Amino acid sequence: MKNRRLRVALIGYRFMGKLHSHAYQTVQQLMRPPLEIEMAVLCGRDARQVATQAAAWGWQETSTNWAEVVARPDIDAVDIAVPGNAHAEIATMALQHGKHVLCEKPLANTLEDSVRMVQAARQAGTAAMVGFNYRRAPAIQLAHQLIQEGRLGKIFQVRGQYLQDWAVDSTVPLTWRFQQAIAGSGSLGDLLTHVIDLTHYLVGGFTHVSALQKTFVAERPLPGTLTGEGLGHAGEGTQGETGPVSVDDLTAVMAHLDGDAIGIFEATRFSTGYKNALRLEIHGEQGAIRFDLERMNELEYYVRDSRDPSLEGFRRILATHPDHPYMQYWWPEGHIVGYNVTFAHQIYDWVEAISRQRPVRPDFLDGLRCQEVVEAIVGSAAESRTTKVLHQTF
Ligand code: SOE
Repeated sequence: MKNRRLRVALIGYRFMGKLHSHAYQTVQQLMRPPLEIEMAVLCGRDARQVATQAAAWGWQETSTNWAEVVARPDIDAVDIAVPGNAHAEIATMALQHGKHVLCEKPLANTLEDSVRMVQAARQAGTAAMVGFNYRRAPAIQLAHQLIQEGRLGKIFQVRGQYLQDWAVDSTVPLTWRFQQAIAGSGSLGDLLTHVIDLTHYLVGGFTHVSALQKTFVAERPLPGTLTGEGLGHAGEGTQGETGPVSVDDLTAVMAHLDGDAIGIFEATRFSTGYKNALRLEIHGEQGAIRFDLERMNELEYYVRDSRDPSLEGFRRILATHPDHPYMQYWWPEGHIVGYNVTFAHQIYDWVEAISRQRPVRPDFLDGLRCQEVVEAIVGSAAESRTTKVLHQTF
């Protein structure tokens, strides 16, 4: 980090690579970060595509060799936006070279890899963050404030869902998202981990889980190309043959949470009608909150008021007031923001932590805590029994 500049290398250029690239531009242009961000290197396997995207998104250089990139002395920070099977190797090597690291969620596909990554982050002492971007939606930050202020009182229940429907079509090809060796799991790792992380952030840890998992479509056509985003979009033609799906299409969980609360959770890509509905409801003795990502500027807040129960009801707060978290960077009140800003906020906070040499959350240990819950869920579903969540100690 020379002259208050942060030279970043981004590994991966598809859906998440595009979002992260957009976020670097946004942070630099609109948020006045404490370090000047230089979009130094974009790295990926396909030289031609990396070059095209780097030119479009404003990266200075390209590379097809991540190991070389993370070892370069002129690179300060490494951003990992590739599927989970590659996270541990890239992140640990980047940390060994003293880089700051931002790693997409879930932290890794296995507990062992997650532990390795936490250890490497501790040894490096740099800012190692995991990309649970929804923590940084303004309405979620507002929910966090309300809960911290004790406004919900003792919390009884958390209801969390992450519902999509793009995989219902059985002709959607067998992209990496359906392959356990690459993605680690399906709706569990891709979607439910966001809900688990938000529960950790807003309410607390998981102690026991009772889960079931289901794969509705067992075979899918093999993809014709390696391009596309894995979500069954254009560019993902098929070859005619099929292959086995090795991940869950739905995961449902009942959980005991810290503080005597109960959680009920589900994630699936088969909820016809829902496109990207991360819905969270938290009920306490004094009140409740409701959040729905498809209406992400709103937080619904219910106050139990025994003085006048006839006027009780959820109120809809538009989380766009300049006093609401992050809103000072955006538009006049009521001029709503979108999915992409959660990534900009995440990058801003990472850069700020690097600049001020402060800890950043969610860090790799938060990523590991999430993975511990994932492990317990998989074990519970496989054995059809309630399973204790085991915590790693260091
Ligand atoms: C999958 O459909 C996906 O893109 C996830 O991978 C992201 O983490 C989530 O934010 C949106 O949905």
